[in-house]
This record gives sequence, structure tokens and C-alpha cells, in this order.
Amino acid sequence: MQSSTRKIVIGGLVAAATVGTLYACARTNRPQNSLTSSDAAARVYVAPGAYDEFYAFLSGGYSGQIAVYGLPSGRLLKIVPVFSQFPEEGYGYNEDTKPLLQTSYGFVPWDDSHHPELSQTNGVPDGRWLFINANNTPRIARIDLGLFETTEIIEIPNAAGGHASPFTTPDSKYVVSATRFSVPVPNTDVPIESYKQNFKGTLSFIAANEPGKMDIAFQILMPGYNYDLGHAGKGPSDGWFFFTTYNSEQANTKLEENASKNDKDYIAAVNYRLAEQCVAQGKTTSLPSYFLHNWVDEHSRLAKSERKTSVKVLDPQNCPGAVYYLPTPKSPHGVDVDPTGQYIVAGGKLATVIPVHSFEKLQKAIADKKFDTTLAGIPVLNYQSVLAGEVQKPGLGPLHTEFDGKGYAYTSFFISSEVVKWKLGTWEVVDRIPTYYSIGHLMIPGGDTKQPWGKYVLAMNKITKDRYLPTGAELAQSAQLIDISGDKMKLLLDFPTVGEPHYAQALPAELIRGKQLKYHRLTENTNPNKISSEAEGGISRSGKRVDVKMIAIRSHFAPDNLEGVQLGDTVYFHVTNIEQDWDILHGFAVLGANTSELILQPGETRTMKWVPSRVGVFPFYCTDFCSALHQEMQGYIRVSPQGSTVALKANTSPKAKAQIAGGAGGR
Ligand code: K7E
Ligand code: CUA
Repeated sequence: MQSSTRKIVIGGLVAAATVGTLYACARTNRPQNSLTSSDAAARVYVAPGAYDEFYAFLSGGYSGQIAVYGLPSGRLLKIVPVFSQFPEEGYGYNEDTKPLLQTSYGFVPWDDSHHPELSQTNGVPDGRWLFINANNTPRIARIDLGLFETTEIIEIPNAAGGHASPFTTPDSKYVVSATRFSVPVPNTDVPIESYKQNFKGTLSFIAANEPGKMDIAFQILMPGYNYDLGHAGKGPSDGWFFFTTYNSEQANTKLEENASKNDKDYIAAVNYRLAEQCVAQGKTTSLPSYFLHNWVDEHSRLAKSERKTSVKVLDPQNCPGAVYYLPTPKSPHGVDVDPTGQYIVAGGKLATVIPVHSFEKLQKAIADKKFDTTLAGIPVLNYQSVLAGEVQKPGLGPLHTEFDGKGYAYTSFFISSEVVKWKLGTWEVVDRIPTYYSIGHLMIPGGDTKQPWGKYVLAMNKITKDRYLPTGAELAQSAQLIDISGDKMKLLLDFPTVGEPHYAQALPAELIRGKQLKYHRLTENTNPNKISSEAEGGISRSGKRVDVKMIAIRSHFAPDNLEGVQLGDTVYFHVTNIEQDWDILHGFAVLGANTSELILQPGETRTMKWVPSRVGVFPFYCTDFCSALHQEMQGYIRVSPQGSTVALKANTSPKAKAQIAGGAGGR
């Protein structure tokens, strides 16, 4: 049993947080906000065969993926690959999905994803899609919640570090992306020391409501600060968007110190309906910008990539009233809007209070022109004029806030490692619970929407020293489920996570459970390499390219013996899983292939590119245990020397031969 005192230094502020004392004794003496273990166990127990109440979508951080868990059990249901290749599904390896990971920088096999965001209708999650951002090479992805697959990715030009993203408007007309790092716009060869003159930040509004048609509606060109997080207004503040910004010092070196000097940074409040009008009135400039938009065609299941060449950029000076700055202490991180849409809560990483702005006061301050100054044409409102209140002495290092819909807010504190519950309107702290340890985001199902399902808060923690069996120098990150149904928060469950979760979203399972696709209809499969029967399969050559069309069905491939391939050829295996039954998948792998397997959903066609590196006979086999005779599901491909006279040949069963003779088939 140990107690550890961790010192954390942020911008010269040293906090000694005794994490450990409170709960080190948890295993023997129960602290106040813990249930007996049998009570806690009963609250999260989902009996074998029973379902969880919520789907929770946790970002994978530097895994680039989404992990889907059931709550309250914490059971991992699926990893949805988004920005990183995922060999388990052939994602980003097969020819069909590779275009999804194309960018203006070429093929990018990895990213860092932070913020999942559910689509909304009338400010409430509607179960259509989940969006998530890529930080490093700024992009936004759409995940279809009937498929649990990434179906679209758009790159964000004139940005670097797509961190404040992809927060949605209440109707998902737009999702946004604000640049974390300001960069020269357009990005060109300038001295880094010319930061203040040449570097700019962009706030991008991305049309999101039509699958396959995401587009940059417009970008707002902002001063060269760092933009961190955002949230849309709702209710009375519908039509506005709020972004935190730090480094108003415009430092370009040692930001740890140099971007922590100002007592206040800002929240940028954007009246995007007004911005829309200015865009419609042609008050933008068209900036040549090269970026890619990738999407999956629903019926062929082939990803396509299109190149875009310009964006509309709006300078706030040309659209007065579209952007204001709200002074906010100090290096704010999260910005969260309460369910009523009245309060805008900031998490100042270095602040000693939680500042809460009032939308009503914001409107009045604008009407009364309560401006302290103007920055690049953007009026800076007076702090006291927009402030609703401050939560005093809440803890150390406030980051993010979610809401329970019952008048309370829950804020995560990284440095003091706790969740603090406080009351909207009176700003008093009413409860606190330690987290193990160093919480980043927290999430209440629907907790950033008009209608939270305020039953649990999920804490997502960066550090787990001593919480789990150790696993070498790198330990798992962790989520902790806390019951918020009563007055006192109660810790229910720890579970380690895949990757590093930043933000998460959750919704009641019944919203999407019934609309899961069970298989792809073969009759609707428009992949040009699809075949529906063995008789249509075969092998063909065009120069040095060899195409093999093959079916997979329990428990064979057909054809399954292939000859006539030569060294120097490139072989494309087009395999169609002709099963029409839920969850009957097949896999395909060939000896020595420099890529992942193919995994084939029922009714789906996938293509593997294979360049044989030596002469010989190479087995291929099914990688997904599909039937009692799965181990029999195999075949061979023969590779002969260049210039060999071995004829191109695919074996065909007598039955298929008869079909071909009868005119049913055709290559
Ligand atoms: Cu606070 Cu990237 Cu949302 Cu992580 S960010 S914690
Ligand atoms: Cu098909 Cu195993």
C-alpha cells in the first residue's frame, strides 16, 4: 500500500497533489464515495447474454481509432479503424479502403484522434453518425453507425493540428475544425520569427449533413493564436459557436512559459449564421488550397478520393458582428455549453476559478458596445460584462465540463486528479471524487447536448500507476465509471482502454441497436470485380497484371488452384464473400504477401494486391474461423519464372463448367 505525491509543473505553477492518500486505503477502508464492492459490482454487472444500456465511443488518441465499449459493463465491443491502418480488418491495406487514407501529403497511415462527436437533430444525438478529428494531418471522419465503419474523410486545408474539432451544430449542418497551430496562410517559406506578421489561425465550418458530400463551407481567418476546443450554442445561443484560444501572446518558442504570460486569453464567439450571410454576399476571398475528400461508395464499397482546389475564406473585418473575443482566464482548454444554452463554461488550465460566461450578458454587452479593445478587427468584450459567475476554489487544472441535465456541471481537474460537481447558477461546489489518475476529458451520455442521459460520468485518465497489473514501462490508460444518479458521486468501475482516450460520446443502445446492417446484398453489390458464383470466376492477364476473381463460401474458395503467374507480375486477388447471412465472414491471406489479410463481410468484394517475390507454389487460406471445415478452406497459386510457358489456368469444378457451357457464366 503506497501513497505517492506527484509534482506537476505547468507554466511555472507547481502543484503538489497527494494522489494516493485518499484511495490507497480504498482496498481496506472504504472512502466515502465508494460503494461496497458487491454494490458497485451489481451496478455494472451485465449478465451473460444481456446487453449494455449504452454504446460508448472513446477516441483512441494516438491509436487513431475509435473504441466502442458497452456501459455500464466497460466491455470492449469493437475497434472502428479511422485514421490508422488496421490489419485486423484489412483497413488501409486492401485496395478498396486505401483511398480513405490519402491526403494532400500522400498516403498517411496514422493519426492522433481526440474528439468523437455524435450527429444531432434538434440538439440531441440521433444515432446517424459519429464524427472524429485527426490532429496531426487535420481531417474529419464520418463513421456510419449502421455499419460501425468509416465512410468518409475530409482534409482541412490551411490548418495544422485539427484539435478543436469536429464539434457539431445542433442540426449537424456543420461540424467545425479550428487549427491548434497557427501557420502561414497560405503556407509558405517564411522565417519562423515572423510569426506575428505571417501566422494565422483558421476556423473551418464543414458541411456535414449529407453523407459522402462533406465540404469546407467556409473558413474564418483569425489572429495567429492556438485554437483548442469548441462547442456550438443551443437554445437561445443556437447559431453561435464558441472556441477557446490560448497563446494570445503569439509566442513561437517555449510556449510553456511564453504562452502563459497573459492573465487572460479568450473564447472566440462566432455568430456563424451571420458569417453564412457574409459568405453568401460574396464577402469572402477564394484561397487556392489543395486538399482531399475521400468517401466510400455505398454499393461498390470502394473508397474514392477527389481533389479539391480552393476554399472561401472570410476575414472578420469584412463581416462585422460575426466574431467577438470573450476574455477568459488563463490558457483555457475546454469550452462547454450547458443544456439550456445559456452558460458557456471554460476550463482554464492555469486558472484558479472556473469562469462561466452568460449568453444573455454577451448579447447585452454587444448591444451596449462593452468593448475593452479590438484585435485584428475583432471586438474584445469586457470580462465582467459577460461573466455569469465563477466557481471559486474548484480544484487545480480544470479542463473539461459536462452536464447532467438536472442543473449540475461536472468538471475534470487534471492536476488535482478529480471530478468536481458544481451547481449552475449558484456556482457552488457540491461534491468531488478522486480519479486514478490525472483525468483529461470526462463524458456523460449526451452530456454536451440539450438532453443529457445523466446517469453516469465516465472519467478518462492519463495515468494508471498501481491500478492494474503492470505491463512494462508503458501502462494502460483507463476509464472510470462514476454513478451520478444520486447526490454523491460513487465510483463503480475501472477499465483499461485501447489507446489514449481523450473525449468520448455515448448514447442509449436502443437508438442504434436495431439498425445494424446484417449483410450486404449481393444483388446490390456494384463492385466491378464482384462475382456471384464460381462460374463467373477465373484468372486473366493484361500485360504484367494478373486478375483473379474468386468466391468465398463455407468452406472453400473457387477457383482454388491458380497457375500461369510469372515473376514480375502483379496479381490482384478479387475475392467476393457470397454468403448472405449475418456475421459469416471469410478471410484471405497468401504466403509472403507484404500486406494484411482481406476480411470479407457477407456479400462484399475486396481486393488484395500481391507481387510475388520468388518462384514456387504459394498457399492461400481463410483467416476467419467460419465453419467446422474452416481449416479446409485453402488453395494454391503457382509462380513460374519470367517468360515461362506455363499457361494461365484456374481450376473450375465440373458443376461450374456445366454452368459456363449453359451460358450462365462468363469471365
Ligand atoms: Cu483535453 Cu485533445 Cu480534448 Cu485530450 S484534449 S484531455
Ligand atoms: Cu472461411 Cu474460414
